[in-house]
Amino acid sequence: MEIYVDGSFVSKDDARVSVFDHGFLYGDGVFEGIRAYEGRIFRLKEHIDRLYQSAGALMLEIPVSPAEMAEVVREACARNGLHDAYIRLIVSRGPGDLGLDPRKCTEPTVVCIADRIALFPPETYEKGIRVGAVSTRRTPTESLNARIKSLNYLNSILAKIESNLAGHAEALMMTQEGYVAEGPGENIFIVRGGRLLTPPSHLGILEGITRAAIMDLARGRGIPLAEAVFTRHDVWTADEAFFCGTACEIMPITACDGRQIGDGRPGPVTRQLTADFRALVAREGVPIAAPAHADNQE
Ligand code: PXG
Repeated sequence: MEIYVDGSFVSKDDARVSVFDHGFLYGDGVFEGIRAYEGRIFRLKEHIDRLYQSAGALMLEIPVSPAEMAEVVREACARNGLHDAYIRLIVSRGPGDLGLDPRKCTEPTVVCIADRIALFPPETYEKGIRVGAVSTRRTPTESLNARIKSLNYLNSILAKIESNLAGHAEALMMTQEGYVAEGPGENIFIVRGGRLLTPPSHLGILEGITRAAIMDLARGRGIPLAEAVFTRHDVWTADEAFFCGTACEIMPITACDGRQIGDGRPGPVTRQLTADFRALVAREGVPIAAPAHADNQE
């Protein structure tokens, strides 16, 4: 495996960053999780844009242009011979001293890893998952804006620990006020009376790229869609529910807090959007660069 670290591709064993890196010391940095399907990188521009916006909010200046970063992602897939991939871009504050002050860090660290991911066993996409609300609330926007995809994921990890201990397949997280927000690494949709509902971004959720793609697909199909504030009760009594994200794609939710949703199986809207999403990722996307040595073949 070849990993990009600060300007060059090195083998996995040689891919190292400093223990003084503030990404390691404080979670000071940003990242993106991106997928490639059948040789095409899905919504690469949107992911690159979000990375630079997250970095901008942290006043973290990425030492590589967005166009160069897009090339790094393509090359990481090509060098590792990946047709289907999960790509992780990480930009951290870089090495500094043992104080918090980011001004002491002069060289941000840039890493790109192209690998694979399987968040849930394949059969769960057919059966759906049982989720449960956790007591760990989403961090209020005033404290840490969820739109910044930062390296500081402890809020999600605490939710995940709670959910693991309770035996749920995934956690459902609420806002401080008790409204449904999202999963630790997924956005949520429910279907009620033929309408597709998802929490609005002002609730302090990550504006997921998969979420946006699903909203486009729903509009294309004429499925009534709204960004709406709703509660756990609305999830319990929904006809259908699903999580979505780059890592999990579309994951049907068949029970929440022990309450069966609909008939306890992935519903028709979820299945339709899953089929549409699979078709979309297969036809859209930026092609992965040809391997560097392809020209030399005789
Ligand atoms: N909400 C949160 C809090 C996230 O972290 C999403 C929604 C979905 O966004 P996209 O743009 O991917 O559709 C995320 C994505 C994991 C994992 O292993 C998930 C994410 C990041 C890293 C790992 O589940 N986040």
